[in-house]
Amino acid sequence: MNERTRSAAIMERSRGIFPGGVNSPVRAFGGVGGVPVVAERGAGCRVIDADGNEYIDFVLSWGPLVLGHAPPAVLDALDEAMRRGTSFGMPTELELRLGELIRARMPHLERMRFVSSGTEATMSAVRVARALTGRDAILKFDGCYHGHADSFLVRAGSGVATLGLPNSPGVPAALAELTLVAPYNDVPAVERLMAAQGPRIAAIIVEPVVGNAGFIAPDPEFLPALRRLADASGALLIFDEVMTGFRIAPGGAPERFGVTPDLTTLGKVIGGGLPVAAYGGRADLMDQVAPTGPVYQAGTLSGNPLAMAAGYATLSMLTRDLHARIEGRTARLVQGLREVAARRGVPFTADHAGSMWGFFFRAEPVRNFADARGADADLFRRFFHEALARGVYLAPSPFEAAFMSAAHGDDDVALAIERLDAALGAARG
Ligand code: KE4
Repeated sequence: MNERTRSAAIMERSRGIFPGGVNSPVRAFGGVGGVPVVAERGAGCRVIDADGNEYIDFVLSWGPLVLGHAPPAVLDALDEAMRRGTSFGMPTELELRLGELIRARMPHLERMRFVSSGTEATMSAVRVARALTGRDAILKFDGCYHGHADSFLVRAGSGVATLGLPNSPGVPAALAELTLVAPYNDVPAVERLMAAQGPRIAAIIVEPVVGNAGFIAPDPEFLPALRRLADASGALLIFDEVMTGFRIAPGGAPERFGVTPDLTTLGKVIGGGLPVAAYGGRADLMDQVAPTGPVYQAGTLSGNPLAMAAGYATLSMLTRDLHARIEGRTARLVQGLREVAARRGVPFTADHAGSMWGFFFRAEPVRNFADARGADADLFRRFFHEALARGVYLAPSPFEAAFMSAAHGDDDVALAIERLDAALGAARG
């Protein structure tokens, strides 16, 4: 590996113009220290940095790149679309095609609206819920991250947790008080909270599989309980599938867990690496959104033709068979890492759902954010850098998930396990 001198020089200049030198905090290596890796280009399952170092990439732009970097099908679709213009601010057939493809796979999205970021999707879904119920409070879960809209920056995961920011200044107390928080997987806690506060709660919003506190899977009874409790109180149930969408199952959380929300948010994969997100669900709810209803939401670049083309090409390639193949390789990687840790006597727990996976340096399974915070963060930091030095790019935070793509072949998985085995040996000292 080359010294990351160009990355360091670029970051030095970037810190003079962007807060922390980055345009999103999680990229700044705040959770692991050291100089962030500056990407120069990506190819398949690999990303190459400004100093020519190549890494097997398990971050994949935090989830969108389910086909890997620069897949030919997406490049061809973009090339064709951009020659007809990059944006119109007018309806196009491209957005219709992507919408119909998404609905064909997730029929619970009877109506939907494209936006340009997951934050826009979740904030809009909550606005619909507040408008339809006439209630103001929402319930989220400790360590879950739903983007940076004011209402969500209360005990949030991802970068908020990585940087140890308890909440966020700038969010009015009057608004933060409307965000109630319960531990993930704690049905009795949710039952108590809904019994006491249910009549004021517009929505329960949840990551059906958590990817922003590290990877945390739901207990079998958790999501059905949220459905039951939402119905009993008149609150809406929102599945934030920005990260899990088209990763945990071809039909999303309803296919994997048999629970159907009232509203769903999507992002990441549906844009294939371009800025696309969406919110949608029951027609009676979404028909309240302007211009058919009074709930206002808008966006200059919503449904952008390039983004629609990239998303359509991505989802078209992501057949059920390909989804199963990527899931199979994810399972092999996770099992390989469990065996490495067991052989080295390292307390370790790892899991996956479809092509989304994660691990903690902790013997017992992680069921909530408190468990995640109890894992060995120092060992994670050392492991992250030893992996980086051996050409494996993991998320630079213990409070993130990892991903797999169609471009990760069996040889790449075997090589990654080999490199991560050596990294763990070095990190243990
Ligand atoms: P964006 O606004 O970043 O597009 O999406 C927000 C969001 C909403 N919901 C879930 C479940 C999410 O995971 C996200 C964004 N995820 C983070 C990674 N943990 C994005 C990476 C970043 O913040 O740079």
